[in-house]
Amino acid sequence: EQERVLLDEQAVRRALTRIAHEIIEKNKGIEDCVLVGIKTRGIHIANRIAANIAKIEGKTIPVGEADITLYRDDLTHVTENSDPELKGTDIPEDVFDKEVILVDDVLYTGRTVRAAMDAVMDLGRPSQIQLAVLIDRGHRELPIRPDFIGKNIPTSKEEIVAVKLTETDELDEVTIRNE
Ligand code: 3GP
Ligand code: 5GP
Ligand code: MG
Repeated sequence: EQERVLLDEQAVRRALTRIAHEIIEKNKGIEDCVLVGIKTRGIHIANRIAANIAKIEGKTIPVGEADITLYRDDLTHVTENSDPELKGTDIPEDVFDKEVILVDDVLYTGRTVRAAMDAVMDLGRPSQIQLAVLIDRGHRELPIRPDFIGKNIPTSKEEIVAVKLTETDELDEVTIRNE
């Protein structure tokens, strides 16, 4: 078993700077935009993108949170049949007529994002939902595609992408390993 670095600290920083620029460009500013980070590391990434946007535009973008948890006993067996469940949301903003940008660390089957879209739409009718992810590892099981991507990584289903961020981990780094 060997581990390979996909993104180092600098690459993570550059990817999140680029995504911030792309969000501003696509939405022609950030008026009426809301970021919603998905559970642990998606929330950290959303906060970093918000900080980048503040630096670039001199405006603050609201950041909300969605807690969507997977019930997979063993994370190495990622093909197990259990859908992610919504534990709760904390979105400080009325989503009606807003552009809601979901943010997650890794996009895989798309089932987590689907649950997040349900959660947002339960709160009101956004004008649009967009998706930003640090890593797209493929293997979608639903018709979902990200609007903003840090890096596309073709993976096998047996591989595991580890996202480390200083908010919860010892450093910023993305690695891939085969179990
Ligand atoms: P996160 O909450 O920061 O996103 O799914 C729970 C955690 O386990 C996630 O952290 C995720 O990063 C991590 N994880 C690592 N490998 C996998 C995997 O293959 N599948 C899933 N679902 N999560 C994984
Ligand atoms: P999906 O629902 O798209 O299958 O999986 C997305 C969620 O599961 C993300 O929130 C992500 O944290 C987690 N996930 C899926 N595969 C991986 C992976 O290889 N590495 C990491 N770190 N997280 C993963
Ligand atoms: Mg995640």
